[in-house]
Amino acid sequence: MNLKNKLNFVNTRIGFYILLLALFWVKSIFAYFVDFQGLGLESAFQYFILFLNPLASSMLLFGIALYIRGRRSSYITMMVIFTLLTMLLFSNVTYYREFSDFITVNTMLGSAKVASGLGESAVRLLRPYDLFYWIDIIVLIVLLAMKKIKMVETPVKGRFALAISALSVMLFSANLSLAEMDRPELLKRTFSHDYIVKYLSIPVYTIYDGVKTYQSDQVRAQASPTDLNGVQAYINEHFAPADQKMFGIDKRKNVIYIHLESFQQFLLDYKLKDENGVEHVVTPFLNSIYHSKDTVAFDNYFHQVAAGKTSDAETLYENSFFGLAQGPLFTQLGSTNTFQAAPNILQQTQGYTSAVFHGNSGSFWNRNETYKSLGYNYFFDSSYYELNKDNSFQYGLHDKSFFGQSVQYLEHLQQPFYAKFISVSNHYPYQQFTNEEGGFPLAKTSDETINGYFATANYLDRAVEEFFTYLKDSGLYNKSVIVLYGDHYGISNSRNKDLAPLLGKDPTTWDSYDNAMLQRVPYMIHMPGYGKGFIDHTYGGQVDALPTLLHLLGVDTKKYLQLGQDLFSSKHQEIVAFRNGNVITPEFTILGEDVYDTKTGEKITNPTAEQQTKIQQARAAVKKQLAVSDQITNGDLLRFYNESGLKPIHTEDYVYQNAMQKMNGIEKELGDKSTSLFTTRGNKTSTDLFKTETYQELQGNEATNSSTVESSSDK
Ligand code: GP9
Ligand code: MN
Repeated sequence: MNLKNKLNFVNTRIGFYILLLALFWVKSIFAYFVDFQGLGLESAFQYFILFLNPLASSMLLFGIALYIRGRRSSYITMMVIFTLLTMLLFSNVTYYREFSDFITVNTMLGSAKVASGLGESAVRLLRPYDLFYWIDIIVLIVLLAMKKIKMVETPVKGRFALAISALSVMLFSANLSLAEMDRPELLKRTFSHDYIVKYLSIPVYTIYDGVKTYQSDQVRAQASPTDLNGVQAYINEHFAPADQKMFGIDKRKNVIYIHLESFQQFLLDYKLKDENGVEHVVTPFLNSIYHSKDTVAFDNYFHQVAAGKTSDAETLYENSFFGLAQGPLFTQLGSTNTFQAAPNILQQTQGYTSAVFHGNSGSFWNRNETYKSLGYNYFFDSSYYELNKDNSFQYGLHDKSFFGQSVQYLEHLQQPFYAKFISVSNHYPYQQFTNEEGGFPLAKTSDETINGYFATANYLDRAVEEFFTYLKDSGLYNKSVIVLYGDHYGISNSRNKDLAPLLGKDPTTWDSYDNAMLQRVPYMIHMPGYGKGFIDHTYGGQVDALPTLLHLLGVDTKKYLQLGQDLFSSKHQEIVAFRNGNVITPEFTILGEDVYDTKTGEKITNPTAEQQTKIQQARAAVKKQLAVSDQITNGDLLRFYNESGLKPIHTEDYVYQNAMQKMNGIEKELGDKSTSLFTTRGNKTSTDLFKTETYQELQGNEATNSSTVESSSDK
């Protein structure tokens, strides 16, 4: 085809439409690979979906212009849509360069906030090659003006326009099904903006985000300050005052949260038999913490998360209310709602500095935004760590490197600090990594996922041990209370029958009761020097953690809107809610219509009148707790609540870039008064105290073996 023929083709409306489609496709693909390098493509299938997705959405949008019969108006509409989509793409490109995230509709609406977030000059975010995103529009306008491309009179037939729209819808449905095949529940769980873009394109992400924003704005708009009355009445009545023996025993101690990814209670004290019948203790170090005299551990403690998984656990620990019934609170409300969360309470009442450490991309679960609303001063996401293909996987940096690389930041935090370390290696698909880190036997079931679970848990155990050794050697240990928790199940209910034999259970009689029992996760409060530790059999859940911790730190929780109850309180009621409304008490396990005896696992088919009353009461208590939680979160009621005395958070004041510079600045400014570990060690780093093969290899240090042996033998 010579140039003239080509131009002839473009000189039809449909030809011009295809040209715009092709141009937008090229720009999108260019952006995916050049600017959004963080999209993390993992398979040929994902590449395929990525190449497909810009077509599906833009075909439909450009197609609108095909219905317009008028010559100029049809062409102008096409060009306007093309320009708008380019603007959308390009603003995401520049935004991504600064925030490693995509723009939300809320951000667009509050553009003043964006401008302040972008700092003094957005110009520095521009690159010379950005011209590429715009040059085609300029060329097209010139060609149209010079009539090199003709705006033709002949409209596209209505039927044909309709056919194109139908084809676009089909293509989009195909795109969506392929995406859901690769990442089930993509739209329901909205893991991160990266995922939606990677699977469905920027325009679809924006539309999706817009719909979600609209929906939550509706509920929010209908809420009013009077809704607080019912909430406060519930909280007053349900409030469990602290046990005076425990109140304030950890006052002004650092809080170190260690998030044990996908870690279930049954792993503690578990021994895995290998093929020769030799038993291997899975988590020797965590077991030693579990049984330590300095630890109070809870063994009837349940996770209460739903679709938001890790982020729902975080919601519970930081706020003492639940995640949402549908979808993750972090992504849906995290950027916009008002919170009165732990970092904020501790900062404003006790002068704590707060930080999260996590070796995954900051936008996962919308953490980079939500942490601001929670009041976290610092967020060390993957951009603060060195990741390579040997020390990381799809969920980020492996735990040993993670802890090892974290201490260079930790040592600069002002004390007391409230710091959360989110591990990831013990995450589905539980794959053994390098030889040096692996080495633990695999279980021998027909399910690969179960088989690897023990080995990755063992790796996590060794990583936590290395971190503890560092804490001891650096002196932080004695100034801290260390809280270790499992966020949720690691082996899903659908796999539990295969797990049953490893737990000494019969898979043929395995039922919903057994599944419910496996939702226990560790909750261990390790208080160096405490000496009176024990394993507490109280029934409780993640919603109870925050009041428990705050009371240990000597913070009165009466005036905060928290839905849990201090686990040490004599008023603590042992009624545990699952997010779906199911209930566990020491007596009854209530799963939908079915009720089981919690002690024996027997199904209760003919409850006595007395049992019936108790069951009804427990059901009602859980229903009420969840309903109040939904009222607070969906109605964004904390924005009306000022009786806590907390000053509201301005999220635009929180910037997570250049943390090191900020921390150094604070150390300098405070001089002798600085309480960071770095300052108290006489401006000497403590990073050399962290002993691990992986980290020192990373540092190019060969002499590692002896120190590793030393650090693990002193336990
Ligand atoms: C991701 C990690 C895992 O950053 O926290 O989240 P999960 O899939 O367990 O919810
Ligand atoms: Mn998790």
